[in-house]
Amino acid sequence: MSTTTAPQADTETAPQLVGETAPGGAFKRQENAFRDRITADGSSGYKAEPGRYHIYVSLACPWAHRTLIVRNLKGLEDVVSASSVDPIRDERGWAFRESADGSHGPDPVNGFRFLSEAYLATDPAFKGRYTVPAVWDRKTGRIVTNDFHTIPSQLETEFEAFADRSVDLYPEGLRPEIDAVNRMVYERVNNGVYEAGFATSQAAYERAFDTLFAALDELEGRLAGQRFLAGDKVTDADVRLFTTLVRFDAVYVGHFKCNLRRLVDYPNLWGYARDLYQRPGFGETVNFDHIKRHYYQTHDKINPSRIVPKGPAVDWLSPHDRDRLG
Ligand SMILES: N[C@@H](CCC(=O)N[C@@H](CS)C(=O)NCC(=O)O)C(=O)O
Repeated sequence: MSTTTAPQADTETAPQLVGETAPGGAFKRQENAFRDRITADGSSGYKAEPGRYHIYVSLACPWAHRTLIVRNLKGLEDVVSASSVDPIRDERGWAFRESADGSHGPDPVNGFRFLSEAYLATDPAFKGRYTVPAVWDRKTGRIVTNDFHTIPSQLETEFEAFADRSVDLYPEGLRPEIDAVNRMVYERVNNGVYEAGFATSQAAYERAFDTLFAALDELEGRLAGQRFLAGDKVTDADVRLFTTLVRFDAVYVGHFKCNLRRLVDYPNLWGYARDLYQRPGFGETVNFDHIKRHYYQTHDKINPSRIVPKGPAVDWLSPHDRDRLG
């Protein structure tokens, strides 16, 4: 499906993330450092309890965004606290700073100035990027987990005693199907846009590009006859795809060069994304200002001018007609 011809000499450029670029220019994401789990019965050492945990997020970050949506959908806003860092990140990593509109502010839990302080309080020898989401435990004074793969399912299943149990984002009977679609969506779409954007050679970029758009074509077909990715209600799988789709036209098309098609060019994916956006729990967690300023003003290797595009004009509130699918 490639639409360009690779230049004859496929030279590599400087990576945005040093240490996470394989020979040949492909982006290889670092492992998540902290992978303890919160459990309902406390058998892991981290019991699900109201007021105990705090999630450090960036409203710009798709991996952190998942956790906010799940927390809202499960009615856990008063059980697990959350706060956002400043979307602009420099070589010191994420920082806690005041904002004029209150969308980010000082660290309400520890008074840290930088997220790095939470990582180094947990492991003074930590080497790596200081990433969001990170779940802080007030009781032990450490990060329990920064594993963005599993934080959503911990919120979905371990806090049932305090959550809205009428919402089941990870129903037992659908788990194999949800896990399978999540794997495909993670590898080819969620992480696929990063593999295109962070590639440092033409060949690695084109491979990621082709993989991404083939996956979007498959998802477009899947969503032609069903309203959601798995079953007939919103599940964990929809949350995970949504956070990439909502960033697609605003950032990934331009900044990550994922420009074969825009989201608005896919009738089913675009209708599906609006259907989710317009539901409680989704649209209210989207902050396009953080999203655009973060990507365009943080990745200096990709956008040295740091200019943030003004567009696109996209109407997320226009009717979607997905109710016809039940
Ligand atoms: N924890 C994961 C994924 C989470 C992640 O990459 N979050 C980004 C924001 S979307 C981040 O916090 N990056 C900080 C940095 O690159 O310094 C990882 O280590 O790759």
